[in-house]
Amino acid sequence: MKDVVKLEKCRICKSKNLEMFLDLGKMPIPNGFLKSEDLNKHERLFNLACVYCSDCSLVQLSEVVNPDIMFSNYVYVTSVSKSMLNNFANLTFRANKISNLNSKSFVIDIGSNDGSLLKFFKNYESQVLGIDPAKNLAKVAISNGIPTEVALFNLATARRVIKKYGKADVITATNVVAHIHNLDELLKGVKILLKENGIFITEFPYILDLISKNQFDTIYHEHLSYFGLTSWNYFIEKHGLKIIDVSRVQIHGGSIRVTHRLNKNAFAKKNKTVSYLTGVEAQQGLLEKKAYLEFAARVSKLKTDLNALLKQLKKQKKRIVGLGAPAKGNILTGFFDIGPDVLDYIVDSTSLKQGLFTPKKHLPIYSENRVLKDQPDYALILAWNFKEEIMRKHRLFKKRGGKFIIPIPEIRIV
Ligand code: DWN
Repeated sequence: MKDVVKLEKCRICKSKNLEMFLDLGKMPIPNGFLKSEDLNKHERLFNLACVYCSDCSLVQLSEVVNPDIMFSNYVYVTSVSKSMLNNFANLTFRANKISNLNSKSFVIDIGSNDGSLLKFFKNYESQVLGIDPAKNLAKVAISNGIPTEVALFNLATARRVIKKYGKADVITATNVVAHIHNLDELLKGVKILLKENGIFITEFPYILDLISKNQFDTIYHEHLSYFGLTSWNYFIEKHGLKIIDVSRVQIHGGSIRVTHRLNKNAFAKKNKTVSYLTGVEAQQGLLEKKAYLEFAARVSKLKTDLNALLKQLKKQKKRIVGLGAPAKGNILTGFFDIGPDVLDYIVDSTSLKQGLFTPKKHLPIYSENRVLKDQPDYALILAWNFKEEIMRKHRLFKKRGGKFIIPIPEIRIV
């Protein structure tokens, strides 16, 4: 595959009626953190813009960056947040309620990262296998006792896994669906890999939350598609799967967890929550372009307002740092043009990120204990989806008079 290809037709319904509604300009890949020796080298930037399919309502990026560039050496580690691990514990609990997991169960996680989710399935004595393209994270998972195949998931990978390990009782794919360009391959692979009575559980950020809570910074090159249940249900039914359970979960600013079985009975009645949520999506205007244009207008107001606040604080000689170096933080600082003249540095709990610099704005990243040493005046929470956990961790900073700035869904100083 070339380094970047233009999206000619809708990823799931193949329509050519794709309409641009938000252009975030040229951006680096969101987890493209830099070493100090890279700072003066040429940094590759790729167009980052969102289109809306007026036929099936799927929101998707207008260009697709080659996954090898983004995922073969990955610094995002799932286990860095307690909220994420709690979410995985809940997902496993729900899977067990449906599948009655035991030592004979075989669970495969697509996009298994460091193996955190599969560790919870091992607590139910299940056999587990991770599949992930990041060599560096597969090593971590394997060292934690989680067998892992280093590969992008597609039909060929599914066939190879069946030959080597057999079919799965449970297949999970959390924060993966948005990352895969050829989703037909994903579902074809899932269908042959799943046992007759198996379940497929996927979880991805929910477009209803993204739009209603102004989460523009979760739009980046890793996330090719932004699903609602309307578009997702259309797509999985086309592939002969059926939804048996849906729940909204708080993780990542608001996600949706969907559980499927192979559709043995084509006339199975639609899951009640599917009908309810697709109704809410229609009622919120997500099946028309207008809602997306209004979202784009809110994003540009947020940019104006946050920059005005930061400019005013800098004029008052205030010192400001960033809390969390998430991929989304690189989009917010990149698109809002927030650089070292505003943020002294960013702190992050991920050791892989400490000592690196953010892409595009080259903000230095340190460990979290630096905040107490320096006691800046303000801390901009870039990982706003974990704001409670982060504010709890930095409560002494606040006790000493420090203030948090929360940028999303609207600007708040606490
Ligand atoms: O889909 C994806 C989402 C799910 O995760 C991936 N493509 C990439 C990644 O996106 P992200 O980097 O925006 O995810 P997070 O989980 O919002 O990143 C949180 C960042 O904040 C991490 O770098 C860890 C850091 N953090 C911290 O420094 N202190 C997190 C917590 C909870 C903390 O207390």
